[in-house]
Amino acid sequence: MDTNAADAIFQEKVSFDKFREEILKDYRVGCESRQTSLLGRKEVLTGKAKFGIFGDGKEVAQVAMAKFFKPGDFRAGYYRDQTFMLASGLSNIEQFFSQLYADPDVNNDPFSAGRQMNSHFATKFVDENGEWLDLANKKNVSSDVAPTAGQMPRALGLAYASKFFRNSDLADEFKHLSNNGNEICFCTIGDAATSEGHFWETMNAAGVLQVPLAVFVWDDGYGISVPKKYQTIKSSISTALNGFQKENDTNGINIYKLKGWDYAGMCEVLEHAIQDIRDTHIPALFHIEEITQPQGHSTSGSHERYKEYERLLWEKEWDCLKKMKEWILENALADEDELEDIEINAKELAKHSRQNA
Ligand SMILES: Cc1ncc(C[n+]2csc(CCOP(=O)(O)OP(=O)(O)O)c2C)c(N)n1
Ligand SMILES: [Mg+2]
Repeated sequence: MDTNAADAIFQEKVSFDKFREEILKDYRVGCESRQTSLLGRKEVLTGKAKFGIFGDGKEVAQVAMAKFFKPGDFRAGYYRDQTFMLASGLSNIEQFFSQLYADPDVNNDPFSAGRQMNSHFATKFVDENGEWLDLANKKNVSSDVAPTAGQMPRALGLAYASKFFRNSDLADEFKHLSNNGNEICFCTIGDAATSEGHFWETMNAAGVLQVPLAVFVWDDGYGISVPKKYQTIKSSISTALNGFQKENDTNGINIYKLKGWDYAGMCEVLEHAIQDIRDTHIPALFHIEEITQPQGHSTSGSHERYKEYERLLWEKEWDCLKKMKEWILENALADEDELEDIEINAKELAKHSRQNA
């Protein structure tokens, strides 16, 4: 074999190993997040924290989303995004539990020093003296708010700022805030909250203004106990938004429908779609369907009381981590033993982090 051919085989092996590693890392983060949710609910129901709301069922969609969230980008989201925070390196599990326990030390709960409801995240924008940090080189999270859809107008504002910064005469002066408008605001919202005025006003304004906004709808089919047939016209927010679709000679938004258990499918579409938003400032809506909530809405209720037996069975079968595991095995990216090790370690890490918190 000549050296060039050997080199090519070596390069191919390196890129395959990297690809495999990346996937197993995503699976690991998903498992760690799930264990955090399972333990978190127990902590509340045994009286160690007042209230808990978790991101179980949304893990795979969020590890996929986090892959394309770059320094300089912003998130304006809601309380389901713990996996995104873990995958982006913006939270660890110990900090998550510290917030659940309302720890008032900002070194333990860096999001709110015990003042916000759990799963309400934030990163610092200014230093002790009120001076802007170098936001263009940091991953940024605007503080989550309790009123559902309250994140929407802010998401629009953050995306609109990037439009101003792009090609502005002041770009040099503000290069700590924007990389010439190349950043994106990633916005998340639940299916039920898309019924609110803030959602519709934001989508309309984004489509008119053409701003770099990526809206992810985590569609788990419910707003607490209310199924979407009572909440969303035609039971589908992407269908409802059909008229917003951008055409060649119009403004508007791009609309994508994805499945929350389909790791490969989401990564493939998001890679191009997110780059497109960065380059063109055409906003997009990602309707992530077939998402589950294995533990129901929050620690205040039991979903077994209002979900049909068939729905509960379906949620077990279509659990995103189960589907991701099947996909890894089918594609021979790892064997059962290796995945089991990841699962056991995830459980240990969650327990250890809870204990430390
Ligand atoms: C303005 C407002 N109305 C009602 C509530 C109470 N509330 C909290 S979460 C929720 C349901 C949200 O469902 P969805 O948007 O589908 O998100 P999910 O929890 O299913 O991810 C409601 C009604 C609230 N927080 N804010
Ligand atoms: Mg919902």
